[in-house]
Formats: sequence, C-alpha cells, structure tokens
Amino acid sequence: MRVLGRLTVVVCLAFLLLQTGAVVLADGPFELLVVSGNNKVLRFDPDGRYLGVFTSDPGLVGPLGIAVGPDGKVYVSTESSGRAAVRQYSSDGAFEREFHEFSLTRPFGVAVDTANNLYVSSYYGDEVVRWLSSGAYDGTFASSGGMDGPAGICFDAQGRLYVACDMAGQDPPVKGRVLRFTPTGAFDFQVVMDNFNVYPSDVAVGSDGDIYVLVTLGKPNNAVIRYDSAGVYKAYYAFPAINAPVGLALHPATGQVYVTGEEGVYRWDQTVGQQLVVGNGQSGLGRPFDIAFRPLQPAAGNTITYQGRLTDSQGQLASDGSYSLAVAFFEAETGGQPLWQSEVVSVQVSGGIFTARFSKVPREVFAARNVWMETRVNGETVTPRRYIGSVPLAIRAPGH
Ligand SMILES: [Ca+2]
Repeated sequence: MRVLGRLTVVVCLAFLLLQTGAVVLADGPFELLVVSGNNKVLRFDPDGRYLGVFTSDPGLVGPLGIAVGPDGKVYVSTESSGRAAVRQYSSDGAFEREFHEFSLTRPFGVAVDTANNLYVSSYYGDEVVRWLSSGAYDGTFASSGGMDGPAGICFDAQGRLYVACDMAGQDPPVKGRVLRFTPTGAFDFQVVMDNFNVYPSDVAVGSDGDIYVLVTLGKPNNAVIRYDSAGVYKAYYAFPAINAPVGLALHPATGQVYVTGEEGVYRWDQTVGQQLVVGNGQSGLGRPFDIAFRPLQPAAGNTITYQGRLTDSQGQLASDGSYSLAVAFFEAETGGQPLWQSEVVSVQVSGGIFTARFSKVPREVFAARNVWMETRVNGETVTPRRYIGSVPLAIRAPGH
C-alpha cells in the first residue's frame, strides 16, 4: 500500500483481458503489408484476413512502393505534389525518418540489401539511387544497361539487384525488360520481354533463383511471367481480373505469386488460377499499390485492456477523477527487471472503476512461464504484485 495524497489506495483487478491480433496460419508465419492509395499501409494474413493498420502516418501522402529490411524496418516510397521521398518505419509502424532528394521522381520501387542500405528507383530519372545504412545519400547506384522507366526493384540471394523497366520512353520503341546489376552496381544481365507493349512494372526473385516479372498488357491480359535464372521462359500466371497491376510479391514459404491492381490483391493458385485475396474497398483498402511479405508480427496487435477498481485501504472507492496509471510485468513476485513496462496513461475513474488500454505489448511478456503485474497509480507503486499466471488469450486474475 502507498499513500496517495490523503488516501491509501489499493488496486483491485476486476479482470484483465488480453486481445491478440495473432492468427494461426496453415501456410507459415508471414503477413502481407499492402500499400493503400488512401495513405495507409495495411496488414493482412496471406489469406486476406485483416490484421490491422500498419501505419496511417499523416506524413505518408501518395504512397507507392514498399520494402522490408533485414532488420525489420519498413520503407515506403511516396510522391505528392512532385515531391518524392521514402519514409522509414519501425517494425511496429512508428515513423522514424524520411529520405528525400530533389532528383528523385516517381519512386515506384524500393529495396533493401543485407547491409540495410536503401535503394529506390527513379522512374523519370532512369536510375536507381542509394542511401547507405548510415543515412547518408550515396547518389546513383545503377543507371547503365539502357535503363529506361525503372519501376519495381528487388534483390536476389546473391545480392544482385533486378530492375523492372518498361522502356516506354524509347522512340522507336524497344521491348520492356528486367535489368540485373552486381552488388557493385555493374550491369551484368537482362531478360527482354518477347513482345512490344509488354510493360514490366515489378519484379521478384524466388528462392530457386527464378525471375518473376509483373507485366502490363492491358486488361484482361495482365500477367506474371516466370523465367529461370538464365532468362529462359518457364511459366505464365494470368490475372485477367486486374487492371493496371503494380505490385508483386512471392510468399516466402510457398512461393505463391501475389499481385495488386485496381481491383485489389490477387494471388495465383495452382488449382483455380487467379484468386482474390483482398478486394479493393475491403477492410479499408483503397487502391493497393506495392506489397511485401514479412514475418507475422503478433506483438504489433497485442493490446491489453485493463479494467480495475481503485479503493482505499478501508475499501472505500477512490473519488472520481483523472489518475495516471502504468503497468509493468515481471517474472518474479519481488525484485528483478521488468519484462516490459507500459507508458503512463491517464485514466478516468468513475465510481472507483477505470479502463486502461496498453497496445503493442511484446509477445515475450506472454511467453514467460509466470508473470506478475505491478501497477503504478499517480506515480506510486501499488503492492503486492498481482500474479497473472502464464497468460493465455484471456485470463481472470486471482483475488477479486
Ligand atoms: Ca515491389
């Protein structure tokens, strides 16, 4: 017990409910980040179940491309009113910094190498530029090989950069192609489309080294064309339902092809062919652009709703009003470092009852064998810690 002003107050846990955004997946623990034209990035599981908003950062205006770095940082390219940039987010969607250069135009493609350097295509600049992991702008990384109209970009396992080029600025016209560059930026290989008017807009490389090219031919002929690592044609995945396809990603475990167009997010299924994953307009999705897979982030959706009652030592309800409240979780009843502690939130107490919500509680808290929760009210620690057990999806605390 601690004295709070003139009152001695204890917290009684009415109940503690853990809500989780984690979904058990049959096909592996991955989630899909989808750039939404309404200035958001949304999270979905690979079957299209909505997992929440990754970011609706007000600085995200005109989002285009997306990439996830090996350190879990997420990069989203944008262009608004002629100003192009890339915005960096933590894995839980908090904005961290912006990369901007005046020369950047229509930055459709974003990729990150294994050293966390950032690469961005500049569609009208006919180049791929780079920012080093230090944040320093490194200028042009690749522009040779006749690069024209670079859009989507990606790396393969050998650290080689692939650039989907629509070559639309050429007169007389030339065929669209994917250019490949060595880790030092030297042009070393290309895959040229078989026909004119086949415009590559994005590229992905499978774990087997196969090259997948998303091409625009006009609805209903839009498709992904698969080549082996030597550029030999291998397969054709037709997406007749979509117009203006822009984003391509391969499921990291199954290799399934995912694309976006005006109508939503689609994937190619061995049995049924094109298959709708998320329709445009569903779950707040507005005109999907680029997409990227990343490991499922259960923690990002974990929210604790803490409803409790404040009383004094005689059991009298605390007076109505605003109180500050914070919680910390420990593996022991006394001592030790907290597994996690919340920020301080303000709660309204009415009739002794309050509700506090803490979001983004890391999953490690709930992986611990035994967990005690400590509550601080108006800066004072309320003792003893409450045992809340090893936490399943919903728990009821002992005591009250
Ligand atoms: Ca892409």
